[in-house]
Amino acid sequence: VSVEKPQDTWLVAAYACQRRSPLPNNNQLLTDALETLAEEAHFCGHEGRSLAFSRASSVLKALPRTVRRVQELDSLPCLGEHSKRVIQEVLEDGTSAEVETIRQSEKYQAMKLFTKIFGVGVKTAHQWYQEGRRTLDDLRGHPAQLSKEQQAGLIHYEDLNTPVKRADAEAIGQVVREAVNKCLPGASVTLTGGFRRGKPSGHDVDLLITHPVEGQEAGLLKKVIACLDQQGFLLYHSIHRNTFESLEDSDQEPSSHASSMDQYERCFSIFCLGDLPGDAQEGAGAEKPSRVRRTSGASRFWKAVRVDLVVTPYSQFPFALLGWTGSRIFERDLRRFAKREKKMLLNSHTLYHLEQSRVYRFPQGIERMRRK
Ligand code: TTP
Ligand code: MN
Ligand code: MN
Ligand code: MN
Repeated sequence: VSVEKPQDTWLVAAYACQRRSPLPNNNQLLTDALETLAEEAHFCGHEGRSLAFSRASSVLKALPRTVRRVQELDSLPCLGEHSKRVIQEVLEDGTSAEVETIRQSEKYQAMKLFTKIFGVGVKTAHQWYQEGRRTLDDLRGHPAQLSKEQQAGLIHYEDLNTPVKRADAEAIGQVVREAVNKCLPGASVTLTGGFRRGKPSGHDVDLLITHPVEGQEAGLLKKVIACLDQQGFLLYHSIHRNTFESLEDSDQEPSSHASSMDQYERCFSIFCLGDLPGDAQEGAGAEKPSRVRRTSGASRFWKAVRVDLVVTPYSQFPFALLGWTGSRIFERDLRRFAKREKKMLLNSHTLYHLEQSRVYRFPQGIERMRRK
């Protein structure tokens, strides 16, 4: 909660989960600068530093008005000396020399280009940079060195880096819902990620799948993918098995995993949107798999869209929904808040009281959510 104080300063909570998260950003110029610094630190493997700049940016996003003077920031948490210096520079000059130098550097530009490829992380991007590669064509010349995921990412690079609109996300949600209900009547599909936070556009579509009878969801993902594939909706997919140790087996403390990755069965996919099977003639382009038709000529009316499908047992669904709604900083802070302030361990599967050695279960929570 942020309360405005009389003298142009704000009170903002240090944990992202305790403050307002408005959609409009009144300080875009400042948050863009801080996010470039966060990105650059991430590219260099300095995760702590990167997180600090991301937190600073997140705090500015919570402000109800545009910052005009650096003094207004005195009451705000999570703003280090470095962040304040950059903010002051942008407020005074409209730009920060440090940020501009980063944005124009060869390394930053190559890292940015490469990490925007589906299936490419900082490690791979950095390796390519060290090998002297700078452009997408440098990579296209060596397809054998790319994973199947990265090859698909390169083929659809432009589409996958074009924002997905809400209407497209809803359309994909509906297509998946129909396939899911064909395979398992009664199962539900929930749009999550940035769209659930109300964002008008995003980089992908995140869908959670569950069924009110625990256990019914087993084996569902494979069937749904086969069904979608048969209809020509999939340009790429890879299924990852559930690796979470069963909560039913023990009330032991769940292992805390280093990454934010949860262990649900999931599918990272690329959908072909807007090209209904059978309504277009063969295209000449080499980049499209033959099973998906395309129109010829300039006015192409299909688009590649990244979609994450996640299947959760019903009893864990509330935690999955919370964990997959984001944002990343919100989730990090929520987990940090749980641990430090509540002595609880929260992840996308469970909530566990560390001192009482107790797992919280939420069947009633699910019922309450369903009635809403
Ligand atoms: P993203 O889809 O990466 O991000 P987003 O939807 O917030 O924004 P964008 O518009 O760019 O798509 O991730 C959505 C949420 O899911 C995010 O809070 C992190 C979470 N998540 C997990 O919990 N586990 C995972 O394995 C992954 C990949 C994401
Ligand atoms: Mn998303
Ligand atoms: Mn994202
Ligand atoms: Mn996603």
